[in-house]
Order: sequence, then C-alpha cells, then structure tokens
Amino acid sequence: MNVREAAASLLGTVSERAPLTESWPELDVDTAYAIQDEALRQRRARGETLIGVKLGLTSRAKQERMGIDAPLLAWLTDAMVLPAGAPVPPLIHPRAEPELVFVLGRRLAGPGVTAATALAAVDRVYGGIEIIDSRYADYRFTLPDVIADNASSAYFGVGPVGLPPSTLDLSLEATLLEVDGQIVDTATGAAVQGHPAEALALAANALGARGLALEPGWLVLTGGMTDAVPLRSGSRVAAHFSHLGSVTLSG
Ligand code: 0L1
Ligand code: MG
Repeated sequence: MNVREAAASLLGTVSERAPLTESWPELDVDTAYAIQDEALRQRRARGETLIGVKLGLTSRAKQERMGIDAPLLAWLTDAMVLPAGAPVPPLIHPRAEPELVFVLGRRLAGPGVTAATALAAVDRVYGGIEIIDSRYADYRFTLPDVIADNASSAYFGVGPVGLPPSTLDLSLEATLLEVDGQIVDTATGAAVQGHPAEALALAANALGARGLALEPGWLVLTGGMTDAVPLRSGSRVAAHFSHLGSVTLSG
C-alpha cells in the first residue's frame, strides 16, 4: 500500500477496520502525516474547505485512556461542523469530548511560538464538543495509525459564546460534561497541556516544522479536556462551560 491508497482506503471506511500497521508495520509518524495530508487533498477535491486544525491527546485523561503519551494534529474541514443541537450523523462508534476552541485573528507560524505569543494571535475562544469516531476496531491503534486516520476526527459543534482570551483565565475555565441529564465528568482548561495556549503553541510549532502555519480565521480545537464518552443513538450530550455557555449535540 502507498500513501495515496492508504488515504483513499481510510476515507472509504464505514465500519471498523484493522489498523494500517497490521499490514504496514514500518509505517512511521512522518508517513502517517503524509497520509493525513493526502486524505485532506482528496476531501478538498470533492468540495470540502479547510477551516483549521485540531489537537488530540493533549490531556492526561485522553493520553492514559488511549495509551499514547504524544499529542497529535489533524485537519478540520467545513463538512465536520455541526450546528448547535444537531443530530450527529450515523457513525461507527462515536464518542464525545468537551474542548476549548480558538478562532485565530492573526497568522501563527512556528518555530519559536510560546503560549503568550500564541494567545496574542487569538481573536475569540469558544466552548465546543468534538465527536470522534476511530475507523479502527475498539479504538485500538498505534500513534502512526491514529495520525493517518486524521486523529479519529468526525464532527464538532461550537458554543454560542465567543470571548477575547484576555477576558478570562483559560486554565481555570471549567466544563461539566453531561449525558442524558447526568454529569459524567468535569475538568478545567489546565487539563490541556497546563493551559490551552500551550496546545496552540504546540500546533503552530509542529506545523512550522512541516513548513506550514495556522492561518487567520482558522479554528483550533485544543484537545479533549476530559476522557471521551460514548455517544449512543438517541442520547444527548452537553458541555457546560463556566464562562463560554453550553453546547449540546444528540446521538
Ligand atoms: O481518542 C482518540 O481516538 C485518539 C485520537 C485523538 C482524538 C482526540 O483527542 O481528539
Ligand atoms: Mg478531540
């Protein structure tokens, strides 16, 4: 299998499959990002627009659950955005996680980006929910597998309140994650690399190493604050933020 075939095969997957590394054991992280980039190229060729990036595995809760201790990046397109309250389209085995979402006012290009310079490039911060849906059976994968799978990305919704980041302490911004009326988990922004601006700087520097940058107007999902929870059909998941309002999606 080559990069183009792997990207097409992942994009065409609609039910659980084996990890790429079972048949391609030498697949490395750089090649996995090349597969991710090729899948983005194929999605753009069919009409999707690139609108930003997401980070995954930026919190200890997520890293411990997935058994991988390295954050990773993936692409966001307009086809992944869900309006508030919207039903999540049928997926393989969706999970939901609350995230802090930046909208960039200025271009941010690594290397050398710090949390402070990253935050200065942010126009607004929002609360959000990401819906992940690994194409791999039981969410079992290696780091190259999950990178090639665009970090399990499926959909996301962004909340109604966007604030300039200077108006709140994002390390203290709290979320309550609710499923069908029960609070199932809580976290603050400090769960995301100590401060979500650290995750933003990480994204800018990682893209910089690949000759890329975060562009003005892009969204950046900074990573699940809590572990992800399964989203069952007919179920309703909400993330309530202390200053950024609430976001609700339905399975
Ligand atoms: O949870 C996973 O499927 C691992 C990839 C990272 C996804 C995320 O944190 O958004
Ligand atoms: Mg996420």
